[in-house]
Amino acid sequence: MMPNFDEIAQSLIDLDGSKAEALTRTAIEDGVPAIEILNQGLLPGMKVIGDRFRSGEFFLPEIILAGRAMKAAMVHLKQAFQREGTTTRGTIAIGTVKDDIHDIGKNLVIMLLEGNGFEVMDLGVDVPAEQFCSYVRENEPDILGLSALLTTTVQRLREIIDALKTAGLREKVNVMVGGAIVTQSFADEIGADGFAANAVEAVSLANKLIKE
Ligand code: HCB
Repeated sequence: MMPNFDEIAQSLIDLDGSKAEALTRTAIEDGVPAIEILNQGLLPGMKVIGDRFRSGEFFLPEIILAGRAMKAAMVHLKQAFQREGTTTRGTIAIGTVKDDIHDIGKNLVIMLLEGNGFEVMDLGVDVPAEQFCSYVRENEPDILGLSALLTTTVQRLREIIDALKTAGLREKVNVMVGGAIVTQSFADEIGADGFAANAVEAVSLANKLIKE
């Protein structure tokens, strides 16, 4: 059956978590690739929610409900991405920076990386620079992924890279940055090894960094 991506997007816009969850589950059961459900249904829905918040049509309670609805749907995507995953291509630790609790994007990046064969350690949200450094020191992941979504927290990306340098760890790990407001030019400016605008790009970037 032809999946109705607009209906999936609309369920998020309607803040209807159980509908978003049910439509996503049905689409997966019907054999629709998880990546299509994400890119053509869920993410366009999240974009509308962000636009409505910016324009003052939605307030915080709506965003919280939208986040919950998205997470409910993501449970099914996660299982599908994991089924599609096979070998271990490399290790990645990823977290959202201190004072920032946005994790939907980070969790999507994790799902796709896992689905593409990477072993991922989720360091969570609101993670201080010292914690990123000590994880790198003790576990030596191939890549450290950092996520920041707020104008007030994006500078933490620079602070973490500087903290890695101070700790003598910068040469030991590739740093990948992302999050709604991060740009390639900002990533270059702070000396990150790469920037990914979305989860699909994060997978390509991780593959590239591992090869290098
Ligand atoms: Co939040 N919030 N929020 N929020 N929020 C944003 C981010 C704004 C842009 C909304 C707006 O004003 N239009 C805005 C930030 C403005 C700014 O600073 N420039 C904002 C604000 C202001 C706030 C609060 C300050 C609101 C308040 O309290 N007044 C507050 C801050 C809390 C805090 O962190 N300390 C807040 C809170 C919330 C929640 C809790 C209600 C909820 C988060 C729920 C959760 O994550 N568990 C929330 C949400 C849901 C959003 C929006 C609507 C969606 C974010 C999202 O999940 N996008 C967002 C508006 C928007 O961006 N459309 C709004 C979808 C994901 C898939 O995109 O960009 O996160 P993504 O991730 C992509 C991509 O960036 C990349 O891949 C991902 C997957 O494709 N990527 C990486 C991400 N991380 C990566 C790391 C890598 O290494 C590589 C690639």
